[in-house]
Amino acid sequence: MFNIILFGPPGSGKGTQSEKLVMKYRLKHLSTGDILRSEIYEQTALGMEAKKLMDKGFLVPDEVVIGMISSLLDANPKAHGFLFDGFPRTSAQAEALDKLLQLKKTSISVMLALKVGEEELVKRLLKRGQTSGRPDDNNDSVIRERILEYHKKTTPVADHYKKENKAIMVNGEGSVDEIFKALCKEIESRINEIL
Ligand code: B4P
Repeated sequence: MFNIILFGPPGSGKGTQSEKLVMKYRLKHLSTGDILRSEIYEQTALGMEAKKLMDKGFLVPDEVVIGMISSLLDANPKAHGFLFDGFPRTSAQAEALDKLLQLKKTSISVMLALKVGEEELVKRLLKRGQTSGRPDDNNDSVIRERILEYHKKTTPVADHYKKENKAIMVNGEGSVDEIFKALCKEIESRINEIL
């Protein structure tokens, strides 16, 4: 199995690049942000609780997202690889993911981290907010809160995979196609090492 984590701050292009990567490498796309937004859309109890936090730019509790990922791993026994988009976002989530994958006799193959400057992130998210209807993209201070959460809670996740020599930094500024090519180059050098 080839399992990728696409990592980076809010607005770095995780969702955008994931769509292209899962098509090219036929991976199962697991985006915790998309799953939470679909729970909100369906107005489930989990969705309503998550919405209160997401609208303020805060992370949803670890046990909620770990539970969601665990069910989705079980629901896709035939997948030949997963692309984790927006997960793990805390050290506890990273440790839980390692254990879940170990149970399936697999592991993370590579973590690709998109690097984008803060002002570019804010600009992209405010622009998306004009059309997406996402409350967390509409307001400059909520966007900055999301970036702060990322620095406080999510950056340690990169260290977790750096220790295992699995983290690769990729420039996330430039055209979508240029960034996609850079990601594919890194994936292909790793796939060749693993296969
Ligand atoms: P997510 O849904 O994961 O997404 P995101 O942070 O908004 O960013 P993403 O990186 O995917 O967006 P993209 O750049 O593609 O999270 C939303 C919220 O859900 C979190 O704040 C949190 O509350 C909650 N959550 C999710 N997962 C969680 C977890 N594991 N634990 C706890 N809470 C969790 O897109 C941004 C914009 O940039 C788009 O408009 C795109 O078109 C544009 N763009 C992309 N690439 C570009 C480029 N190269 N140049 C210019 N613009 C570009």
